[in-house]
Amino acid sequence: MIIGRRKLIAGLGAGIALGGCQKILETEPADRLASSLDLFTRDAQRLVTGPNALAREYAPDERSPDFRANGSRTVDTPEYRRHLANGFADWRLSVGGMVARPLSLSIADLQQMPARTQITRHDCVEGWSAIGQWTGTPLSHLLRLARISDKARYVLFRCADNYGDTPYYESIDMIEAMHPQTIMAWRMNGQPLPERHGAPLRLRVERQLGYKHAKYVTGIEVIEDFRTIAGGKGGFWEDRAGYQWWAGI
Ligand SMILES: Nc1nc2c(c(=O)[nH]1)N[C@H]1C(S)=C(S)[C@@H](COP(=O)(O)O)O[C@H]1N2
Ligand SMILES: [Mo]
Repeated sequence: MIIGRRKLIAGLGAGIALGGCQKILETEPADRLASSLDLFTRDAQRLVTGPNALAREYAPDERSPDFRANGSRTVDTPEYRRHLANGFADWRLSVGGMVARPLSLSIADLQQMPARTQITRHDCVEGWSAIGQWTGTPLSHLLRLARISDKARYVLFRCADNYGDTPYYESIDMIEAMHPQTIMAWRMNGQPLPERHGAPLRLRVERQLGYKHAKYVTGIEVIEDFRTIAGGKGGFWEDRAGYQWWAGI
């Protein structure tokens, strides 16, 4: 390809936006415009790269000596402090929502399941990147175990940390959720996941920007629509700062 993927997608997006803008503005409330363009960008990107394309993986010696921690680096609720002090021995992850078999799993349960290890680059919108190694349970495995409904469209991640008094959360669609590099990670660079990087469990969704990679995950919820949840935009920064829900790299 002669032009970069980003440029091509931006070009496709701009073309449609110009052609379809008037109609969208007449028929859709302003806050739905952003999400229609988000979904258009997503579909255009998947047309170019394919829904199963893998994010680049790196060699062990390419790992960043200092992987920056961003956003919450600690969780100051009494419940989290207790779990941390206790080595997360009685901590549980819940998997629920539109599933036939809700799950409640300990870290030991997760560690007995099939695992995947990958060395990938994390890209934050604030303009920094870092390469790290992650080991965890494929999200697809958990979703199959829980037997998700045919109507399920998104997977929502609830986190233990609050920003002010708003809990952090994120959501991804089923194609990202079932992708082989989408894992619930409990190890980083060969060590148990450190507190500042989301202990005991965080999402790695390698084809998406940093803010989608929810840390301190305590609940996974399978849903049909995120517009009725929290601020309605599908994620903490989407609600708070207008970050795009589609954060494909
Ligand atoms: N629960 C939670 N998850 C979060 C955040 C946060 O503040 N809270 N920050 C996000 C952002 S913007 C980035 S770049 C990454 C940072 O992950 P790191 O601290 O492991 O580098 O976590 C993401 N996930
Ligand atoms: Mo970020």
